[in-house]
Amino acid sequence: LGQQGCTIWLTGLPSSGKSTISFLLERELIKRGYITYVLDGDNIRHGLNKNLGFSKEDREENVRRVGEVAKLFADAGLIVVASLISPYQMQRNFVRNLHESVGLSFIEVFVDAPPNICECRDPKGLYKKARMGELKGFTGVDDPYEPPVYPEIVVKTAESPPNKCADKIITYLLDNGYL
Ligand code: GGZ
Repeated sequence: LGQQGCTIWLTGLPSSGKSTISFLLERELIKRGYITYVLDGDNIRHGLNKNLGFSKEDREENVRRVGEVAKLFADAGLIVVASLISPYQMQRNFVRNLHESVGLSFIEVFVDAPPNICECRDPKGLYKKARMGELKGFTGVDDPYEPPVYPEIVVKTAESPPNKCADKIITYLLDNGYL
């Protein structure tokens, strides 16, 4: 392809802004001529991962499968943008290792917003359902989220608009020779 593949992995609470930033990032990368593909947790749960729910085991399997697909695409030379809650640091480390053990870069991006701000956004009303007890095991309400320990990039979506957050990731990719 003449381009170096890598995986940019966005992790964060529900409604933190992962999907919005992912699709802006994809648009910008394509505009610059890079073949890019977004693997979005919510979308992939309708296809490849439609047999998975939200137990700890199923979330781990969800992250593992998306990680394996990301690795294949990155190996083919694509810039992969994966956006999943991926709440467990161990599982994100597992996916990092899948990449790094074969010489592919894994760039962990913490999409960081205060939990109360994410809950206020709530575009699908899922936090509300979780608060009312209609949805059990919702991340950030009654299910855990472990923030990244050493993310390559942190974007603060309560402080910067989505396009600025996408720009920050582009700048990282330029500074580190990926673009
Ligand atoms: C978290 C849930 C849940 C529960 C449904 N917990 O905001 P959304 O709707 O569009 O994105 C969320 C999506 C999360 O899927 P992921 O594959 O990213 O999760 S994980 O990495 O933890 O496997 C949300 C919706 O699914 N959703 N129920 N209980 N999010």
